[in-house]
Amino acid sequence: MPTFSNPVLPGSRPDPSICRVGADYYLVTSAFAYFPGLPVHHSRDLVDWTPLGHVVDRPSQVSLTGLDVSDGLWAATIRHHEGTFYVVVTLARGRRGSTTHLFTASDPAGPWSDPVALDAEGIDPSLFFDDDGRCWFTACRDAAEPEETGPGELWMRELDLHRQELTGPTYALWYGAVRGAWVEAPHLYKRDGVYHLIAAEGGTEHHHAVTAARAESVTGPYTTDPRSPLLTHRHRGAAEPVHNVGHADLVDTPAGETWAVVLGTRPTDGTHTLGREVFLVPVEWTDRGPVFAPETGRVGLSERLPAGVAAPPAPDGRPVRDDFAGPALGPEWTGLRGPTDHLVFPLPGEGGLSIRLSPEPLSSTGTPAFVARPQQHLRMRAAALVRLTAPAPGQEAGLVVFQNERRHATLALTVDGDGTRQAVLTAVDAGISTRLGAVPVTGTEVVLAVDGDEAAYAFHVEDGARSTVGSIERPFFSTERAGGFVGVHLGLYGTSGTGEGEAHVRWFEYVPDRD
Ligand code: 6LW
Repeated sequence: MPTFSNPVLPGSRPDPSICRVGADYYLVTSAFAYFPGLPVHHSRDLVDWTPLGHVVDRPSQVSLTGLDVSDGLWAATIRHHEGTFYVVVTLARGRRGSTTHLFTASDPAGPWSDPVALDAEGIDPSLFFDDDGRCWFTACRDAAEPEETGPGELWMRELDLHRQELTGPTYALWYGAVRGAWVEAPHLYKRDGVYHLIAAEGGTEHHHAVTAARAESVTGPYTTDPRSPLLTHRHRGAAEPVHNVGHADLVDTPAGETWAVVLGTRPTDGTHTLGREVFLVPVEWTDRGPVFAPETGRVGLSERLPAGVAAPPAPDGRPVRDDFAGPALGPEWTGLRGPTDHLVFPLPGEGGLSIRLSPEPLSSTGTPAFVARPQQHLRMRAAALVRLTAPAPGQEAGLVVFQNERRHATLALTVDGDGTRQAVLTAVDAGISTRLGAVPVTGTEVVLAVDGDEAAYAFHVEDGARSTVGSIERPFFSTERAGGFVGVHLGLYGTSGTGEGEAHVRWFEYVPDRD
């Protein structure tokens, strides 16, 4: 039986939401405080996804400055109705609360509109268009009477599409299959006259699950689907390759099948570093409701192909080298909290990438001179050929393994007052920097490299010969240790106390599935 490999979108791309228009599927995932925000991917077969653009690509749309990397844009839903694409999303601001925003576009590649703030409490907003064209907004908020209902409440109001505001009464829909189990991520679907409310329960980690309720009328009353959870890996042992599955969104294919995108993780010895990734699972509708993974009951690393989809070519595992030849960075690169194209940009003519050294450290909640891409394979190598253009004390530039602003590691070129040049490995933990090693460098242009695997990230310098600078155990970068919602990003950065100086990166290479 022809199969495809899961995850279909590897690396930190959580909270997937999907819609189809004709032969085209569009997927949106959370990017938190990374900018541009809310990446949109496109596919024709559900298996092979390419970046299409971002919902948030202008700082005037959303301000992410001051936010931790795991705050920002959370758990969007994408829908299409009568020629317009809609995205609703939470802007989470730590303890300062969250707000809900609606974006629209006629082309999902963009441009997307400025956001419209919706008067909606809570997180994980979603939209459902009923047969009569009415649009129903759902989300998850703290329940008014948690001692009776459990803490989480899924609620609904009508969205007036013309005025772009919520209208009419608020309906409390459901408190989850198990009260107190943090019901969230609601999405509504209608099948054979019945409304199915699909939700997540158990939190986004080990106990994560897909649960469901159903109703005869869109506003309820909803009754728990007694088969809940419909999908979970919470009962599976440590040997299970995929964990934490949940946060499902469903889509029908032109061939008449239904598939779900869910988030899941691939842990090693109980911790994961690649973040929450997008997995694709078949769904079968029965008169009892949707059955997830009907043949296997689980989300596998390999699944049967959707009907009518040709077998995708096997991943070639070849290194991807970016020479930064285009006028702008490719869509896989991202910065933090705002545009970085004035700080990190390809050099036309000369080639390579210029990094304008910035006083903003990686540990700040601003926009450092930093660009990165999600780490997508546990065993991988990232390397870059880097030079400080006019080295001076206080300057540093190089590679970064970034989990969050309080936890990351850098392998940087530096220069001392006496002109001694070194490559220095530094780990930042809870905001405290520790120098883990240094090797002298003689060449002006040096390869800085990191090899990651199950056990560690090992940092090397190639300066004529290859020398090892040091290594950091992999779980240091895991979400379990770091907290928050993101996986590791691999990137390039440059800082200097004065904000003066420049680094040049001739190329950046990512080698997947290194032996
Ligand atoms: C998101 C919630 C969740 O809002 O994690 O896995 C939160 N589920 O639905 C942040 O991604």
